[in-house]
Amino acid sequence: MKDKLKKAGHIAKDFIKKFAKGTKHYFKHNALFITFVLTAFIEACMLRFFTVKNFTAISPLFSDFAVVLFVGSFAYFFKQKNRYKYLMTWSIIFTLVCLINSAYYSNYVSFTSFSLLATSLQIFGVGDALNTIIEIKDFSYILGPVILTLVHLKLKNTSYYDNIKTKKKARTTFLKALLISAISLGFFMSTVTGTDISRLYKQWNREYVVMKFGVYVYQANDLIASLKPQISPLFGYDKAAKQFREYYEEYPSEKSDNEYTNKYKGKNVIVIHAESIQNFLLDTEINGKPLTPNLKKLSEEGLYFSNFYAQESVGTSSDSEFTFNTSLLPASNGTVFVSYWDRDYLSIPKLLKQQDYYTFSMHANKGNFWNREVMHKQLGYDKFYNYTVDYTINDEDIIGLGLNDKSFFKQSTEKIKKINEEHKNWYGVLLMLTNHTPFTGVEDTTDIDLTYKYTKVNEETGETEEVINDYLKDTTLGNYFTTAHYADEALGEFVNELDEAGLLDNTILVIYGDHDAKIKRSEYNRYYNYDPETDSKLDSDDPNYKEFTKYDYELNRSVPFIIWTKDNQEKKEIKEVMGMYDVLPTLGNMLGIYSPYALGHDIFSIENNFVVFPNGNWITDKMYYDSQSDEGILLDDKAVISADYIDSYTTRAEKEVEVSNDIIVHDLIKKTKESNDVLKENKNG
Ligand code: GP9
Ligand code: MN
Repeated sequence: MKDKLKKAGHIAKDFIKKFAKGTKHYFKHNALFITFVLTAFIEACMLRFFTVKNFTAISPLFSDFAVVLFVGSFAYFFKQKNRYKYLMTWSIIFTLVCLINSAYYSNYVSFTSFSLLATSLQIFGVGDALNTIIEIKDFSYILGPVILTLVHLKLKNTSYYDNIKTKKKARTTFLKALLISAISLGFFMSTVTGTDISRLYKQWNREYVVMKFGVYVYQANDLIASLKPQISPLFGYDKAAKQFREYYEEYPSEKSDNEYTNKYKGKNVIVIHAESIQNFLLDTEINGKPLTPNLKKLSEEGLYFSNFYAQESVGTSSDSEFTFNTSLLPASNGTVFVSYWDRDYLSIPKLLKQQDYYTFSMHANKGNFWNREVMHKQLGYDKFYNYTVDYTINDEDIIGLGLNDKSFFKQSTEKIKKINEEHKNWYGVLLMLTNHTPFTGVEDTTDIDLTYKYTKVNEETGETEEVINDYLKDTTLGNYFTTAHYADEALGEFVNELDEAGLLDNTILVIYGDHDAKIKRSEYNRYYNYDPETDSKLDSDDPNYKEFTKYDYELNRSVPFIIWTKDNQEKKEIKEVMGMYDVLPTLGNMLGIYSPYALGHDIFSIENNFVVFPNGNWITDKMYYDSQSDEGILLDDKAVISADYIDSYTTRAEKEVEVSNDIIVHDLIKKTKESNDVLKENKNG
């Protein structure tokens, strides 16, 4: 017995020795490959650490590991001396994936997409300084290729590269790596559910996909999804058309009949697309003075929808224009204005043209920005007045991307006067521009003082002294306050000019914030927890500290929506939750127009409204639900929420995002109209 134990002990010892030797040998002869795998793997973990914060979750670990191992293993198909080049190429690719996603996430709280390549000129043309896009932490990913280079240089001075493996040996090493990759994949697959697969397929729940599948699978899948717009109109039409029919059978867009029906039929309409204006600005006071007094006044004198959300995606301004006009959601990949401009959409201008309205849009940026020149025609505007051709540009009037709002409004008033003389009824949208990232350029023309002033007793002298802290200086939030104040002044001047020209007498004024200003949560946290005594943020364990949570942030993204008339006849705050896609049904009902394809609702006819965001998150008066992380918060303390409540809205949210995307990709409004016409013709003929 003793002997047997001794023998077993020897065998175990031998095995461990051999294993250690084998491992050492493996490491020695595959140092480059191992460095590549480890650095690319760690980069993926770091990305999740800096973004979605689930860097210890098991499934993305296996997934990331399997991917880098799989990709790296093909290095063994190359000659020893070329392996470095192969691994370096992939190391750079993986690093770029992590770096770009990390920077994108800091700015947009989402992950980037290849579909943005088509729109990248627009995205990077919007005046963001590079230093606001990339942060120091983003450079840490570069360590991957740097370490790989250092290891390569070190190995160059050894016999590593002389030690040429035979083809057979290389193939064995390749197969071993592939086997480990397959085992890792197997572990990963055992954690995957049907919902995960479906979310991967749909790809719009981006955070979730990264949290579950890791960043490399996400990006590879995104590449496929981004190519789909070119290919998918060719496939899946029948399924999309079927789902489209079923959706409208289940949730028909009905004509509403309420106290507002036709209330403003035949009135002229001025719509103001208020760039980056958020609701909280209306209640912000700086040193006791309202930051946006004109907007505040208009909101108090008209119908003010105070719980209103934009539903934009990567197409920002253009997405909001699209949703406002059509009551559809933005595209799941790419943007409608750039990638799907050639489809048929039923829009407010088109519907008003049936009532003989002259419809126009005005904007002081170049006409081709967001492909507006093309898309505005497609949306049914008779004319698009733009910076390139219709406005007089003095150099001193240029701020950011184009003409400043004050000059823009002044020149536009003259044009509207003319339009009013020539047309009985008209509908015009004016897109503002100055309050746009990076929120600079107005410092000399606006009189806002953002310093924090207070008095305190000097402990040494015993005298009272005034303290002035310039605490918002050089912060994006401070800059935003400044340009928002300027935009508000411009708006106030515009309303006065319109009034003086008699243009408000038969007109309704509609104002909407097109989306939030995309300012980082950390800035709000500092602002709302500012301690003037120390001139910095309160300590998080201070009893007065109140974290500005991710939900506070989401809810704070709400933008104003106002319908105002000069007679102030309709003064009311509507607190029910509402989205950009509810505009067509709500405003349309007042103007006597209606779209059978609207996904939104008339807020005056619906009882429990529901708003879905393009990433699948949703909000009701009772709760905000984050379908990225499958959790939410109650907005009404008294509400009792069941699992069914959440499930049914989550399913509905998915259906809305999908049907909207199908309409866009497969041009279903046109196609079904065509098939309806054919049916009608057949019936008649
Ligand atoms: C560009 C302006 C701003 O013309 O509408 O666009 P955004 O960057 O907000 O999408
Ligand atoms: Mn915008």
